[in-house]
Amino acid sequence: ELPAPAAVEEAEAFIRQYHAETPALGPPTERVAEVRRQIAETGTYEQTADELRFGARVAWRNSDACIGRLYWRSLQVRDLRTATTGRDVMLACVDHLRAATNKGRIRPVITVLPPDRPGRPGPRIVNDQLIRYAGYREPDGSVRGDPRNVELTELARSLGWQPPSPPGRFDVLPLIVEPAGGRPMLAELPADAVLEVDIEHPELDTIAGLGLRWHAVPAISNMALRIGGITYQAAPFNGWYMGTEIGARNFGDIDRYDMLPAVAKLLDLDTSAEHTLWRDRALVELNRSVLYSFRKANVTITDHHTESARFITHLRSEERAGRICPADWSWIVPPMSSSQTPVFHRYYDTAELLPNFLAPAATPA
Ligand code: HEM
Ligand code: NRG
Repeated sequence: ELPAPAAVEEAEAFIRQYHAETPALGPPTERVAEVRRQIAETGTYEQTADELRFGARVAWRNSDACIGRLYWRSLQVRDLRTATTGRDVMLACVDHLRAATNKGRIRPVITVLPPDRPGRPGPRIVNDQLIRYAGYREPDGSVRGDPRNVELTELARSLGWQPPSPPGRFDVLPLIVEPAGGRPMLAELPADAVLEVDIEHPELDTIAGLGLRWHAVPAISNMALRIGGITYQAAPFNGWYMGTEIGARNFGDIDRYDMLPAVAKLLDLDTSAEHTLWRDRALVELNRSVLYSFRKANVTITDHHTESARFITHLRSEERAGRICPADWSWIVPPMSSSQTPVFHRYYDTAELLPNFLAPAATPA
């Protein structure tokens, strides 16, 4: 990435921002000159470990889709820019999961792998999260497992992955990594790196019989980290879950696990008409189950009311710091009981700031 003139400007702006927000560093003049020299000579520059740490934290701070940004300063940044082979990258991801999981006391962590350099791409992680459940297309057109991951599952199989037999609804997919410029390689995650929670209801025993489970750590692995003109294509990061991500979307969405009809049946709800609000009632009990089960297992999770209030606190503290806090209403507002949360009742700045996390380029069909 880089030598485009714009990227040089981006590099300079980043160094200036880092020094402006870190007064103890003094003026940026010398470092800016050094960065410009390196870019002129090599087409790129190497960020210091401190610049990388600051840049990754600010990328989180600038992520307009994220409601969890109050703790952006606490992001633990693992500098793995020396990991070059596919094996190195795999091990870095496994170590990431162990450090992040922390036996259930989840820590926000990012692992930064080598960036793209002129004529030399860095490694890529093909999975959109480090932990994903397989989705198997059945002969009747239905899907066993997570319908979202049917393509990823087929890719894994085409690279030699053997699903467990019989295939289940929560089979953890292998990691697929493209080492710098090389061909994709595949590795199973060790079981002890993947903490999972069995889902049960605080009162209704039959919910456990649905056989639902989910992984403790959401670790997004296909977004690029863009800092000061440098693109780190492989920089998996995680925080902890907000319950609705699992209970409302992953379990509730009709094109995901689509569990509301089964939950309604266990609750003995009248599903003969929408106006009975059986979906809404089932949704609440399913989300209670997710929060209850994670808490019982001592795995960090938050509810959407608490997280919304924290986000409003974050907005205030950013305002006090004299900064814009960009936010995308359609991502920030929780997918259930939205108008019961304070984030629903207002609009947000929509600026796009750097450093940031960039969505993966759409692959042409
Ligand atoms: C999106 C919560 C930590 C960066 C989201 C979403 C939620 C959320 C609810 C929306 C997800 C969706 O609708 O699919 C949280 C919570 C955290 C946390 C509770 C706890 C600490 C982090 C960290 C980073 C981060 C550590 C990066 C360092 C992002 C980004 C998105 C996002 C880039 C957009 C993802 C996308 O485009 O698919 N977050 N987050 N978050 N978060 Fe956070
Ligand atoms: N909804 C997705 C995860 C997206 C990111 N959410 C977070 N991120 N909480 C899902 O797996 O359900 N995080 O870094 O904590």
